Amino acid sequence: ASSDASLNSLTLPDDFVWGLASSAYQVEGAAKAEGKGPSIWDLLAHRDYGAVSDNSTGDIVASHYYLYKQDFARLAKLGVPYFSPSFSWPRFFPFGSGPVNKQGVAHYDDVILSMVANGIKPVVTLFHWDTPLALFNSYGAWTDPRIVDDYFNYAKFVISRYDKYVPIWYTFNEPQYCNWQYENYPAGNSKGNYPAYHNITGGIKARIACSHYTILAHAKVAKWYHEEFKGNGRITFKNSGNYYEANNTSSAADIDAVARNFEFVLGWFGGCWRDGDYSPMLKATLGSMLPNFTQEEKTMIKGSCDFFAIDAYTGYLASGIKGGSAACASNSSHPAFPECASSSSVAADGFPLGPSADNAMSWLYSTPIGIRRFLNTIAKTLFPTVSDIVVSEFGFAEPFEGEQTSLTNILWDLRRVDYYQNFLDNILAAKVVDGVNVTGAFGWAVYDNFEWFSGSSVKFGLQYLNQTSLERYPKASMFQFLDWFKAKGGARISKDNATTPLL
Ligand code: PNW
Repeated sequence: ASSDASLNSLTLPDDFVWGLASSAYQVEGAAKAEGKGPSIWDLLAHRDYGAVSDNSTGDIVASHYYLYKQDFARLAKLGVPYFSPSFSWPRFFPFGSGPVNKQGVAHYDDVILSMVANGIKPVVTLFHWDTPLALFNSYGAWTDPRIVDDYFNYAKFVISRYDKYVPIWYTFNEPQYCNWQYENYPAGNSKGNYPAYHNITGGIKARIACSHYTILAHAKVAKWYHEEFKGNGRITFKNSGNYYEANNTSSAADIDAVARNFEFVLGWFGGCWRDGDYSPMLKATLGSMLPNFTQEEKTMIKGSCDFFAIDAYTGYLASGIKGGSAACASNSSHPAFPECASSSSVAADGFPLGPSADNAMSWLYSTPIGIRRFLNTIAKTLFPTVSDIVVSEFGFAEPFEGEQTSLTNILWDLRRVDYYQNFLDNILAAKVVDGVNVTGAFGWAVYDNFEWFSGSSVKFGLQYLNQTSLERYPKASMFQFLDWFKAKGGARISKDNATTPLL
């Protein structure tokens, strides 16, 4: 419950966009079915035994590829008005470029039509880390300029086909992962970092190149979408970033650490569409390692996001490192990620969720007041030109589910209930009390899924997935999530909204 009783009477407008999210490799299964090509994650999960903590793969997971009709029917019954999946590039184009896979197209045709027939609006991510292996093998995927046109062709194909049903397109899930994956994977890999974009080798150069071509690919698609295709919806990418506060608010080094965290995470990508170029801080730190955009590219990039989407899960206290920015800039081990900070978790509103004891993910603490402050910081300080903000993912993992012996206990996920209650209250307060134009929020995840390096062992779902029977069971948090919107408002699902689907 909110600590401030006056928040209880706040409400959301009818057009507030909300729902649940997932991604192709994390839920679909059917990894080898119906002409799909392999992605870098198929390779990783199958080749590198031990890389995924429980040695699970995306081969089956929730079999959403086969069970989507039931999934959408259930979401419709529950009253979830928007669903945010990703589509699989190697299902459409098994080799990344070249011939289209008709079975993959027929599949996603039916996925879209089923959603629409159920009155659910699709919010589609075009790329959620499942880089076609063929492109990785042929030229290193995101580290090479050729990826821009291959991605452009894929994106054009999908958007042209489904745009009339899709109000929001995300070109990329969390391009920040260009920087966050360790280049020495798999040899001596540091688990917890995702080979999402380029995988494995290349170091600092690869990270910077990946970020560069991802920005260009996004901007090229967005420009085409508005100027040539004249799409009906809105287009942006999903940022990954968490909230930072200075550990000691009177320490200049700590304040600097906060600024650098924001700039090197959100600013790297968001700064580009805000300014049309890399920010002064990035340029000052990375110097000639940073490639230049041409004037034409700058024009294309600037303003290429229709709104700001942020996957925001948690918050931290940042402390400056000894020697400050100068020491960090010369740090050769991670020069592309010089936040110059060490961070620790914060329960800023005093909500006592311990880290490793109560939470499955070391990076994830329940810090609900953080989202209110974060939304204010994004709208008022970091990106003042942004029209509106959608929290495109937030969620909480509980570790004890796997240890629990009864289904009842698994479904009684009271930490997650608390997380969602408090997080949503703070989004509402940011919007209504603080005047931040937040227009949507999506919970991660629709059900337990393949959590990358944690495999099936970490569960973010609002529905429990029985991995043997593949049945889905709503957890307490699902009902709490739905009840919250029932009480506070927001979009409503309606079969009346279901259009007669004709592709
Ligand atoms: C998101 N962090 O990634 C991804 O989009 C999902 O695919 C993933 O399943 C989900 O979060 C849960 O992990 C993130 O360290 C991973 O702050 C890590 C962070 C944020 C987002």
